[in-house]
Amino acid sequence: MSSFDPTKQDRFTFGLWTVGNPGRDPFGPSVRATLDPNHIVRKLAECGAAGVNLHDNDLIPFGASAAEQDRIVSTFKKTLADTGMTVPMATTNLFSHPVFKDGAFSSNDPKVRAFALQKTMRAIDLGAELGARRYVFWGGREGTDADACRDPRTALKRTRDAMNFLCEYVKDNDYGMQFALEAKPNEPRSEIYLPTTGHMLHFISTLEHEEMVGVNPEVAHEVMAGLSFAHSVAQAMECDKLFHIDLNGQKMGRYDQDLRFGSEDLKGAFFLVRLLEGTLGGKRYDGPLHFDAHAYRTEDEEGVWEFAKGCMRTYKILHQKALAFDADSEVQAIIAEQKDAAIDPLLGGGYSAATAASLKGMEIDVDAVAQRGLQYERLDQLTVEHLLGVRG
Ligand code: GLT
Ligand code: MN
Ligand code: MN
Repeated sequence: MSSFDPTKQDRFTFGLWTVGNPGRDPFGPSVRATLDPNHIVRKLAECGAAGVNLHDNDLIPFGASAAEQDRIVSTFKKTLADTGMTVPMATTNLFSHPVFKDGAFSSNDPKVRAFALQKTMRAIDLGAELGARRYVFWGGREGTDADACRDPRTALKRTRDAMNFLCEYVKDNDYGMQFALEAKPNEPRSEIYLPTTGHMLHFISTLEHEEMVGVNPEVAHEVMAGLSFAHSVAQAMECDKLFHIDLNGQKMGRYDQDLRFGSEDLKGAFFLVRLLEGTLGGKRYDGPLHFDAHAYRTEDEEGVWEFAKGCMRTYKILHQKALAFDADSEVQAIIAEQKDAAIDPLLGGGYSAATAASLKGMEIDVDAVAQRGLQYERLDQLTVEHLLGVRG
């Protein structure tokens, strides 16, 4: 067994909807059979994953009776127990049914908003029953095609009201869950409200129970917005708001591709793993590592499990590369923090009138500082050589 084979300690998870994706797209129907959730759990366990995540309707068909739900849930729980798999995260499908065609929490129709709350409370109950500690909100239809349809401030207020209500619901039921909000700039709507992780972070600061709410950034969604995923994740980590993460691959300027992790922008994936694993210092992310991706439409079921193994293997390989990179003395020498005994005490220690006076009066040879080369060409070449396997 190579050291890149995943184990449960690696905390890798997949959604039922990810490996279960049958390859349907706007231009053609399914190319693979729909997989039974119990089969998915058994196969993921064999592949080395630790857990599986789900929307309410990935497991329970829309409109199922209470008796049918009980039967499905008890079989599923048995499969989880037999395989040692967990359900670390659950979520609600608030985007497939036509009732959500103009959004769920932000809809102009109070009946839709009420139904969205009802469906989410029931799905939270299901998540709690399966042991989920994190609950994701992806507002896929919370946006516009015809922008005249509502004041965007009203959409934000309605979304805030829903989040505040659902936080209270979780507290009232002692579920001990955290919420993780997932941003996306567009698709399936022309515009989606709260389009990036940065927007989400500010929105969270306006909630009544902001301590319960963090973000679930997804590689593809930040790249679609033209942003550095690692920088978005870093901002979330720096304020202790990275509650979950959706790993995948994406080319910029395309539809939401949800490709196998690391299949695009290897350097970006490398810097992400380096950040999450804390190989450059600082706190590590210790939550679930969820792959929100799916196999190419060209694949049969065997290709799906190859895809799943590929996501996990690439993460582990990049982790090893990041350890080697940060242990490389040439890299360390280039990025070593510069020390200046005269200046350091004046920086980062906050304001005082004396500090302000010292800084204002300080003689700094700006030309000498400006002329110094920073060796970042060498640093980036070292990054490339580590990734290409000729160093480390
Ligand atoms: C949907 C979406 C994902 C979200 C899932 C959670 S569903 O597949 O494309 O990015 O994370 O609702
Ligand atoms: Mn996602
Ligand atoms: Mn996506």
